[in-house]
Amino acid sequence: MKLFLKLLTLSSLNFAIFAEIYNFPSNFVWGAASASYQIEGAWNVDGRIPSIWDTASHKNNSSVVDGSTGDDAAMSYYYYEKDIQALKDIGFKTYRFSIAWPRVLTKTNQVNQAGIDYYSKLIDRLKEEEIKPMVTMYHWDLPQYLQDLGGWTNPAIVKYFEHYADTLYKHFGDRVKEWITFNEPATFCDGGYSWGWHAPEIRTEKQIGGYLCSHHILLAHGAAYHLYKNKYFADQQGKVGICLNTGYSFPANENVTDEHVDRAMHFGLGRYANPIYSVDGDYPRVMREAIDQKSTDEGRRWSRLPHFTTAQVESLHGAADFLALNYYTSSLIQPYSHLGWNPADSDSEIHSFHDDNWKRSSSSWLVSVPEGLYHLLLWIKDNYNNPLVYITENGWSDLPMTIEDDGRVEYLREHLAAMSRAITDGCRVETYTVWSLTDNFEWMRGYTERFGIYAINFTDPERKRIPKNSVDLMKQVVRDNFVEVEKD
Ligand code: PNW
Repeated sequence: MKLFLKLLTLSSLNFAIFAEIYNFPSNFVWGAASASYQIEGAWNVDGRIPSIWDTASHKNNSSVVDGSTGDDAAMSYYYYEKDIQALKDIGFKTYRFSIAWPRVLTKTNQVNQAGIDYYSKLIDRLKEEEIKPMVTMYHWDLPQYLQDLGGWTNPAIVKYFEHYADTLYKHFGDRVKEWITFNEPATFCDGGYSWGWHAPEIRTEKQIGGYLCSHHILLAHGAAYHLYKNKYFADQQGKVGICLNTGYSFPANENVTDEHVDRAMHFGLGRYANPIYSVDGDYPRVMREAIDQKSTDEGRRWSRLPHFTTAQVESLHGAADFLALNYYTSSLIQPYSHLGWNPADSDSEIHSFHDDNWKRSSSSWLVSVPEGLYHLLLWIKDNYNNPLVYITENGWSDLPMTIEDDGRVEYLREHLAAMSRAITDGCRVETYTVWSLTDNFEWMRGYTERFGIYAINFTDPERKRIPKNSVDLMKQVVRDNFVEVEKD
């Protein structure tokens, strides 16, 4: 026992000597994030109608690797008190969750009172515990009947979304002051409508579906933003933003120029951010010109990248009070021309890949590149006139029931340090919500990859939330408002 204590003091002494400390502003807000389909379960309860993820996960030979579904998931529809307790135990002051469109509106666009009641209760309880609700309106669970009309490729969806947003402002806007219209269109537009990796699993030639989707997402975001400003802001005084995800693009070698880096960033982040946050508005010029030209070369009389009208450009321009940013990972990039590849394969003509030295998680796409977060935040500051940024997702995956989640602890320490450095260098980051509060349904990876800072055993009927080591880290960070990173 004594020896053990001694070792402990020794090692904490070492730590004090060989650790660097990164501070955060005193008003910085810490929290955790989740999404309705990934945690709620109760998929056919109290009038909830089917979503595209019910369809994708229920079909024979579904693409979900372990054949699982979100039918029950973390059962947060029943156990939301456990989520609130988990947030409280850490001292988190904000909770980013999403509202399920299929729970609050019926097929005929009537309000489903039971759905409203559920979120109302959740919001009230959070507020009682002094945890700010930050609500994502759309985290991928589109009502299936809307997909049957073409989903995000049908221009009519813009009006449907506006009506849905109106319903949310009306019922919850007295208590919710931070609204995120969409989560990661870069993931679900091309994933869902270009490559078929995500629900509704549609594949289209040359990203035609994905470009239509992102176009309508932007218009729907603009409609929801202006609806809030015109109809609700005077009373409710909240903020509306959109959640975008990207990594940073690092030059793979000395032949890759800054121009290549910018091109990669504009085709990735700029496709969504430029129309809203840039100085000029509209799609990034490099993207506009490249895709118009390619479309002509392909013999089309229209561009695969739709055009905004002048009025639409103006209405989208500046249509956000903050940028919600999800950051997980980054890439090395190299132009196709250096590789002698066929430019027809991708509109950006930029190849991206991982450095073999980057630490790998349990998800094939996720490697640890904390420097990427730092550079990304500075790129955003320089290109979009230093917007207010909330980091709304950042996290690490491991295997089920990894309670000693040292990989996650290290990842979080290094990313929080990178965020602190960016703030020191002038970036306006004011909130951080870790992905994710609990283990949950990780889309096509089912329950095989785990992102929670609380573990869940999905065969436990009680779905106990079991703190991993990263919970201790977050407690310390919330308490002290600094993070320590070991130096080697
Ligand atoms: C995000 N990528 O998705 C989502 O917002 C969450 O719902 C999800 O659980 C979480 O990150 C972890 O995957 C992403 O390939 C999916 O770069 C894929 C990528 C990034 C984010």
